[in-house]
Amino acid sequence: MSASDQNSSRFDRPRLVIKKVLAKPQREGDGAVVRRSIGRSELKYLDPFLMLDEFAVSPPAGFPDHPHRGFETVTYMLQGAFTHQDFAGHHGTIGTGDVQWMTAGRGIIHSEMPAGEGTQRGLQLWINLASKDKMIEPRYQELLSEDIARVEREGVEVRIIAGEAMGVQSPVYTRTPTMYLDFTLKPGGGTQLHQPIPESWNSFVYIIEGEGVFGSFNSSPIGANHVLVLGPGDGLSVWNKSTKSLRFVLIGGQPIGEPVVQYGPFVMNTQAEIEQTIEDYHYSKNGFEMAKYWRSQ
Ligand code: FJE
Ligand code: FE
Repeated sequence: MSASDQNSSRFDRPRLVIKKVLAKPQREGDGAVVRRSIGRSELKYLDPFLMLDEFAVSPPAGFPDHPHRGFETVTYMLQGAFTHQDFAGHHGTIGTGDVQWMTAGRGIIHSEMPAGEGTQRGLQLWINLASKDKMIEPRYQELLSEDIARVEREGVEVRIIAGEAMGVQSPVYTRTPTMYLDFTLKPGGGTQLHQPIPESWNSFVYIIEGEGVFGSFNSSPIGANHVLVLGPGDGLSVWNKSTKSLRFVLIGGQPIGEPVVQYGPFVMNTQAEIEQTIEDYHYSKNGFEMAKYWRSQ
């Protein structure tokens, strides 16, 4: 490989970082702390992504009984375990490296609470649904850590939660077409990565640990807890020039291109649909039937 190959992107139109925001800790739920990247005021919506929180929660804090309608939540554990219970009797615990991909559709009420002592850490992503899918039946896809494909090549390790990387495809069904990749780039020797991203998709990076050079070889390194919005192009190049390993998630999705009206955990297209949702929730109807007497244990 020539020096110029090493120093430049492999793409005709490499995606560059067009916005960088630090996700500072804030309180959410019941005493929980989250670093919100997408969904904060500087970055309200990156179609189809509504929110990305990195959460760090120790008991008794957590996210007690609350509803959702109109989108999907994807919970990816980084360290520790979380238990969820919903009003339809669904119950489970996910541990380090596991993923719960929940399609709320017309309605879910659930609790999400830490399952162990000490700090339980993870990421929760909210993906919008197109109007035609907002009122579908709720469903879950659960992926255990051991079932998530992991590929390692030339100092780069990737866990493929959704979409495709290094020739391997995730089994997760994404109603809104989505890629969700967890990369670790080893230190020393200038490890590099060149990941294609569909041209029409929006995409971003959230840095979990270490620091990396994103988009173009000569740009400044960026460190943990930053969210990087990527501009248009056909792929992302990343270099780890540091002495520590670099871990980040790369998330991309096909924009829905519809109006978004959000009221907390309800995400619809119009104000009238939000008012209908508040009524449905209040009177336990149109998907919230099971809410009437349910409380988490
Ligand atoms: C929510 C406040 C909330 N980020 N990260 C308001 F905290 C929540 C909520 C979460 C959440 C849950 C987990 Cl497990 C991880 C999160 C926010 O539950 F839905 C609203 N509306
Ligand atoms: Fe929730």
